[in-house]
Amino acid sequence: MNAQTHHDQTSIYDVVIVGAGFAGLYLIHLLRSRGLTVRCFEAGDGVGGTWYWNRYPGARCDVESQEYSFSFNKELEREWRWTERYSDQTQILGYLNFVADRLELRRDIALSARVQSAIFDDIRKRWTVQASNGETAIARFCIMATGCLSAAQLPNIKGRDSFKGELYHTGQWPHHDVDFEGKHVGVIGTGSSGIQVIPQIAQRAKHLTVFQRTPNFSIPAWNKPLSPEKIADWNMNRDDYRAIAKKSRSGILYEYATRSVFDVNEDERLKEYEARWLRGGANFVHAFNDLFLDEKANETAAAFVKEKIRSRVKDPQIAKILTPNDHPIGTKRICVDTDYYETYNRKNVTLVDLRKEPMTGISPEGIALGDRIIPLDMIVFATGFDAVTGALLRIDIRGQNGLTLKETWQEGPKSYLGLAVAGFPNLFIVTGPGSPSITTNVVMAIEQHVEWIGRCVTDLKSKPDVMIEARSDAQENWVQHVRDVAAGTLFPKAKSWYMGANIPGKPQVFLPYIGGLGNYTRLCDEIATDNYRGFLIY
Ligand code: NA7
Repeated sequence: MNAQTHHDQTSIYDVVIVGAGFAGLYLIHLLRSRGLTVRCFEAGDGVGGTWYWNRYPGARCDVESQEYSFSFNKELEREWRWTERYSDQTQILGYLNFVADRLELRRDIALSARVQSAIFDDIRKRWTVQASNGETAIARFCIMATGCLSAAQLPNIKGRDSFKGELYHTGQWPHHDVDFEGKHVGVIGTGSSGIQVIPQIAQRAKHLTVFQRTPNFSIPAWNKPLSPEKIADWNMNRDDYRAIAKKSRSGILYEYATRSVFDVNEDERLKEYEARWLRGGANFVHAFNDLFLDEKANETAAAFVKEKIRSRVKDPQIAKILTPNDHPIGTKRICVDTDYYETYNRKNVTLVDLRKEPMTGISPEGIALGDRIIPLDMIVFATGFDAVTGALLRIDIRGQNGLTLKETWQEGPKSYLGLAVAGFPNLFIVTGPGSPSITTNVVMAIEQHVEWIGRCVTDLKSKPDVMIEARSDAQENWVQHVRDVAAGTLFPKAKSWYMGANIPGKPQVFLPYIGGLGNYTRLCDEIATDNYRGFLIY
């Protein structure tokens, strides 16, 4: 199968890939190695996806660096050297550029090419994909590698555009240096991005005002350089570690407890929490096996962290405002910080509790809280993303009979395995809604999806006019299963982006699949082996 040029701007490929982050890069490599022609469109002017856009000061991964990397190529693993326990954005972006160069991926990527539409032609059985660079690609398969946390959410606060100072969103951070020196800066939002950027801005700005609506739980990262011993251990045992991670619930080498909170007495419980606190990171929420299942159990972990907040923040009133009170710990993605709470001990930092003093608007001078205006030179929105579905729904995607994805997902996203949608033949989504995606080490989730899609597309390669599509009954069953699994946990108790709760008007359904990456992988493999059970091949 070869790419042929139609006219200046239209070309024909076997596969169009949307996005050149972790998912898009691996797709190009894998599909090319199977003899398929590919075209990848990327909105940014560089590769890297989420790690291209989120370049705010302090941006750092909350999964340990050695684990948060591709496992499919031994040479890449040997050649790249991570230097810190948790990598910062610049190193991860450097890694993805290294991968793009090393595997010679760039020749198949169009940069600064935002995909505007992907439309299925029922008669020709082909997708037509149009991008903002003027290119149109016609392809048998269309794969959305658009990312779960890539559609930045900039709230439409009254008067926002009248602001005279600088205005940034953490998820769309500019490429030029942002100078905080001598400035009065406001940060809106205290999720993972806010918790990372706030300590950094506080060190440089004249004054920082943090506008908090809902406090979150955060565990220290205790980030540090990787020791020669840790590097040697990883190099020696990498294959075993990867195999364990891929079979695990989260694709991460957490120490999953096998005992319940109530199997131990209070002393032992506190000892366990303290030990995990001192090791740092999200491993904390796996201290007991019922923390996500039982509210009483969860409260013991939450109480421990609340006590830590009180001990880290000098002013008890500020500590109180920073203490989460509306969700079980871990049911919103746990934050991992460096000096977050300590930042509020600085003289140049003020915390505004928007629950007590709601934001009434933005004026040319600053942020209005009723009659009070906080004058600002710069506002940083750390207000998150239209997660999981946002990047997909911002593209005009039309399947059979002109059916739009937007209409199809009006009441919430439906998919089979988070990979395919009934009515959209030969369309695949990497880490789509209903797959483990962002509740896991997303690089492992991406590899699993890319390899599954690669297998499927290869299986169909010799039958050029055959299509594959999710069956609606299989899709309904899967959607129900995803909901049932979530309903058996405490996750739906939080108003989180996992639930779509952060976007006004977004249907409130639990978006990812939390049945575990290992189980999910086994099921997907079984389905493929069983002649793609639940799919129509016609
Ligand atoms: P998050 O976790 O969605 O956090 C967004 C924050 O912004 C959160 O504190 C929100 O408060 C706040 N927010 C959003 N809109 C507003 C308005 N209109 N006014 C005031 N405050 C607002 O996004 P992040 O970027 O921090 O992290 C997303 C994921 O990326 C993270 O979980 C990691 O996996 C990486 P709210 O809670 O809605 O009251």
